[in-house]
Amino acid sequence: MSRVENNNNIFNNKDLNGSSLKVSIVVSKWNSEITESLYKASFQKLIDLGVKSKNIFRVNVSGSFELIFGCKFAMRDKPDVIIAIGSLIKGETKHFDFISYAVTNGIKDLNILFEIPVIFSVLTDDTLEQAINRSGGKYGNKGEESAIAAVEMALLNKKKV
Ligand code: DLZ
Repeated sequence: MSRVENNNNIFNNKDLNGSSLKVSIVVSKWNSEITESLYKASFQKLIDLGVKSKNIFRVNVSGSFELIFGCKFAMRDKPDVIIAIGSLIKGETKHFDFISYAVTNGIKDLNILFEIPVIFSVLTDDTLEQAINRSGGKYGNKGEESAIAAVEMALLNKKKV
């Protein structure tokens, strides 16, 4: 099983320079306590990596399912990379499984079909506590990792890595 603490070296970001990049962040409003935390961490890490705040754009969507269209919409502005932020928390119905599968596949499809990388910053947790732990709690903040991956993929696409 993949564990956050085993993957810290993947997100070694000391050589990344995002100063030339334009980034869109698409944020789902469901479980907003979690998605706002992810957004803030992503935004701050992008700034730390040199992205200018005037080049970071936010799009809000209702729920994680809408992230797919939200990302397509964000592409109209021609960003170098898009970060899709959502939080799915398992409930008593099968919604969780259907939406998780649809969103994962939808974002995968965007990455296949379009030339703008889309970073998957969607937490899929069994409980709110697990989601908190991954959005600024004891397992760090997935939003930061997503920002690093975003700068890395945008620079790769510009062939600067
Ligand atoms: C319907 C629903 C449910 C049950 N749970 C979540 C969730 O945990 N996280 C999330 O982002 N969205 C959830 N949604 C809403 C769907 O993503 C979507 O917004 C609605 O089905 C409308 O298309």
